[in-house]
Amino acid sequence: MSRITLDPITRIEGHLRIDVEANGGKVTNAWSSAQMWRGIEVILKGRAPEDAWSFVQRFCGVCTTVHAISSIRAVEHALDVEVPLNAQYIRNIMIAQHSVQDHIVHFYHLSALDWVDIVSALKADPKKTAQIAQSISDWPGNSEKEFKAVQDKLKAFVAGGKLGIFATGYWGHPAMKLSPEVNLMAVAHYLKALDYQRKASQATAILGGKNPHIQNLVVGGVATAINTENIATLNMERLIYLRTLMEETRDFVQKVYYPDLLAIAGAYKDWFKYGAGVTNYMAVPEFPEDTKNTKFMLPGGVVMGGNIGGIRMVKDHRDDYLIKNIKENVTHAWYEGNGTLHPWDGETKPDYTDFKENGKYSWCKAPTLDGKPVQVGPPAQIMAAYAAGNPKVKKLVDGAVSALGISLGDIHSTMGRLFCRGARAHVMADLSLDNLDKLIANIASGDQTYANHTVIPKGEYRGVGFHEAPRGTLSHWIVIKNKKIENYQAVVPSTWNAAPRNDKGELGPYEASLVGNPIADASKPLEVLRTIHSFDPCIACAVH
Ligand code: NFC
Repeated sequence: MSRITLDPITRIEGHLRIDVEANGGKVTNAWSSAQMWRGIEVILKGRAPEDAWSFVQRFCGVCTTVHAISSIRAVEHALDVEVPLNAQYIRNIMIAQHSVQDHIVHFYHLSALDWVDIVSALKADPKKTAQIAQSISDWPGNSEKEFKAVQDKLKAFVAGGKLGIFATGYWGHPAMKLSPEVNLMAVAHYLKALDYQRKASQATAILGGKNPHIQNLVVGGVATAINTENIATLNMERLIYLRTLMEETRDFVQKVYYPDLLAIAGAYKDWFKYGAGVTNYMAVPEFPEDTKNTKFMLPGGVVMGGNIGGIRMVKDHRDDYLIKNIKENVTHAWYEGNGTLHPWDGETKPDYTDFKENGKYSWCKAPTLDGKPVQVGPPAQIMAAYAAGNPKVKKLVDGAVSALGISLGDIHSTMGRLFCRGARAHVMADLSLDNLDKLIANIASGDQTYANHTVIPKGEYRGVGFHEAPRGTLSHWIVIKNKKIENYQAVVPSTWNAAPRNDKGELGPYEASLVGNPIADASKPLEVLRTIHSFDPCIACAVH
């Protein structure tokens, strides 16, 4: 039996430690440990509820917009404030573009190199590479000249010993299976993806005033005003520029990212059999299209025990079952006691003990729904949309199932998570443009309202702000007392997925998904990276 510790395991955002035990070439046990705590929930106590959205964006430098949205929704829910349609559409565009940016970065920069061998790309024939790329997509950037230029650049890096952040990759690992040509295609797109993720960030910044950390929210709407006479923060020229950026990123997602994803998935079909782990899932509906958050463009749902057919749809953000049954347990987390508390009564009292594999071993709490661990993220949202018969999602899923020769149940896997994230990006790219069309039509109809001015009243109020973030269901929970924050808790997608064992000793989703993974070479545990990176961990968010 060998014990492997990977610390940090994440690329860029790196406070996640994973320990696995391997026996007979397979993982037999695993521990997920978040290694950093900052205490922003504690800092919020006593502050103004209308300022919370700005503080909580600092949980993270990756998914900043999502915390702003959840927080402002929590206050709006507590005070029963309606959000004007213009504000909903502007928020929706920012949410969708944020997801597009996030999913591009995840696929290429945070996970692709677990599957793509950069060094093998040196052996590729650029002409054959162009033929392969052109056979799966009509994207104009897929030329022999382009692939040759990337290969020459790569050769110069290798010859000069300047592989930089790529120097320590597991190149030549026996579990790497792509041909040199497909590797070259993916490396070329990795570099292109840097430009396109920036364009999506720019789109969010045009509306949000800044990105990361948008500046344009207020309780009851947005502080962005759009005016055709060029006297407001946005005008027609900016909106047309926004459309151009969003069309460019849509084309990249649909004509580069998605075909690359299917090509890689096709070469690694065995990874639709590993990494299922916890098969309880939750997604909340997203992209509201009314002022009361009761009608949504994408549905949510809860799947228990992998039973997709038995999905319980989540209708809106006032779902009693979720509001009552989401709790957090700290038996194995570095906080006082071993209690399971509802977030409105939640506590964040640090109690560090060092890593004790049978005791407390992580800063991450263990969230539960109805007492059970739950996996959140794109698979849950894709399953809910599929079950609700969303035509676009059905087409993508059915198309992939038939092209790859897999079954719907294969979504419960490491490759299933990568596939669902790509399918979600595909949908987000279109939804961004749909929401822009709706915004322009609504303004043209004469609606000039962007916010319902809200003053925090005296008294006690409780609210929850749900949001379907790129990594899954996010909820911010607020208790307001006499105009101040009495309590604040965030239950974050990566908190659900990175959770340690709960009070019953059940493994969290990262942990459970590793059990049964193959390990070809214990000194280079590439397979562990594949499964963990498929969740796109963000530990700054998970622990906050
Ligand atoms: Ni940071 Fe977030 C984490 C997301 O799980 N998506 O809601 C927060 O980060 O990437």
